[in-house]
Amino acid sequence: MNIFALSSGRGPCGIAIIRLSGPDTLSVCKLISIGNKIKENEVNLCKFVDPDKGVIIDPEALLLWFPKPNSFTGDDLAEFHIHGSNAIISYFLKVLSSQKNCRLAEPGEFTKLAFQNNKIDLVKAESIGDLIHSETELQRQQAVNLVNGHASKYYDELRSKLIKSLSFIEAKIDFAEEDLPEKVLKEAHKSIKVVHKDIKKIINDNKIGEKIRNGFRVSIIGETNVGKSSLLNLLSKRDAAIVSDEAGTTRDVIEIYLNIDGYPVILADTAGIREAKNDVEKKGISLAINKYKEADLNIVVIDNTSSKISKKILSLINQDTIVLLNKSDISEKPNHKFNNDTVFASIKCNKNIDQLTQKIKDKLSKKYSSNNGVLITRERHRVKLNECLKEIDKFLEKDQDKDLELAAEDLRMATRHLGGIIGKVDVEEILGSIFKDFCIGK
Ligand SMILES: Nc1nc2c(ncn2[C@@H]2O[C@H](COP(=O)(O)OP(=O)(O)OP(=O)(O)O)[C@@H](O)[C@H]2O)c(=O)[nH]1
Ligand SMILES: [Mg+2]
Repeated sequence: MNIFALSSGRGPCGIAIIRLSGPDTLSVCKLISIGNKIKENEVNLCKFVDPDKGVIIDPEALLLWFPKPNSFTGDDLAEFHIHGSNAIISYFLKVLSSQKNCRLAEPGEFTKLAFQNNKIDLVKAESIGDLIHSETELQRQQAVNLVNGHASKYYDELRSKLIKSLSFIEAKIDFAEEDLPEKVLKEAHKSIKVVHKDIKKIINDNKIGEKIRNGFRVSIIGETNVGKSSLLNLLSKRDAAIVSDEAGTTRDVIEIYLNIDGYPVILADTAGIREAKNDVEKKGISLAINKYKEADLNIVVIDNTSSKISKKILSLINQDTIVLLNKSDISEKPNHKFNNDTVFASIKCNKNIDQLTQKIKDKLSKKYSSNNGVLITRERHRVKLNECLKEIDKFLEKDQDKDLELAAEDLRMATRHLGGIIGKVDVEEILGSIFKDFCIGK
């Protein structure tokens, strides 16, 4: 079967790119194009036609032909660079769909093929998706690192270390009569412990990789009427929340997605905190407190014109908060002082709000700076790493003199979990490693 899809965005645009991959790619290319002989791995200028009607679809277009295995999917693959009008794109796709054994690709199917043909590993396949969906600079940088195979290489190295240790242990089990020096097993143990420590370090990362991918959670919290919804609207540059001088306007949590200088942020506006007047407001306040607890960073908004701040609000201020002392347009001097980060601003007049965004960025980057090169970007990876750790723990707890076979099984499972991250699970590899490191057939 051959698959095809529009790989660029929908028209109208200057150029649209359609991809076709599968065993009949070249014959389809010959059928629908008029031009010189199609050269591989080169850009071919041609006309595209509807072979049934002899109608020209695009009079001036480009064809790129990549024979397998040196293509993105690992199968024969062609790219058609055509003029990006909706009419040309639709006609082109219709012509491809009427060719024998050609069908529209499913989402991600080209990348799936690349994985199945061993062109890329699972982490890279996932990160290609991340790269396409990256919206902020930080997300782009993270996805580029992953696409470049930084994390895959690291996971693979850890896995190789475990496999090597396992091969020594297997040798001890299978070839007990062989004179395996005690030192070798000790070294294997030491190496396993190092892997354990390295994985722990990756896991204890404050979830920064996932946060960069999904967005940092920042909540706006405070008493009623202090300007929380006004702040959400100002930062999102639209009227996402209702603003009014009536106290208790916001009841639900309103969330928006923001790009603060490269930092992906999910900003939440919440109900004002006070003695609730009814059940609905009570629920709203409880949601607000939950958002506060979940957040990576909280902005506590305080009305500088009010003389008293409630005890509840004061109790929410800590090193993970920024205090926004609002309405500086009414009273020119701050009426309250705090030990923690404070910005004296006017949301209404957009005064000193740039100081606030700078502080948000600074605090996030300080709290979530990673000193480890490898970041976990998905829960799937975290689960696998945790499972791997559990198995290594089980291995280390066993009496190696009595239960070596059972211990080896724990280690086998541990390597399998690590392999699962990049999509490698292979028993043969363990055998291969044994024969590589020992001259057993001597
Ligand atoms: N003078 C002045 N008024 C402001 C400022 N920021 C907000 N306001 C006004 O304060 C009132 C309340 O603003 P909101 O943004 O609705 O306040 P809130 O904190 O979301 O209020 P609740 O949803 O009721 O908890 C509105 O009339 C705003 O126009 C400011 O910087 N200066
Ligand atoms: Mg509000």
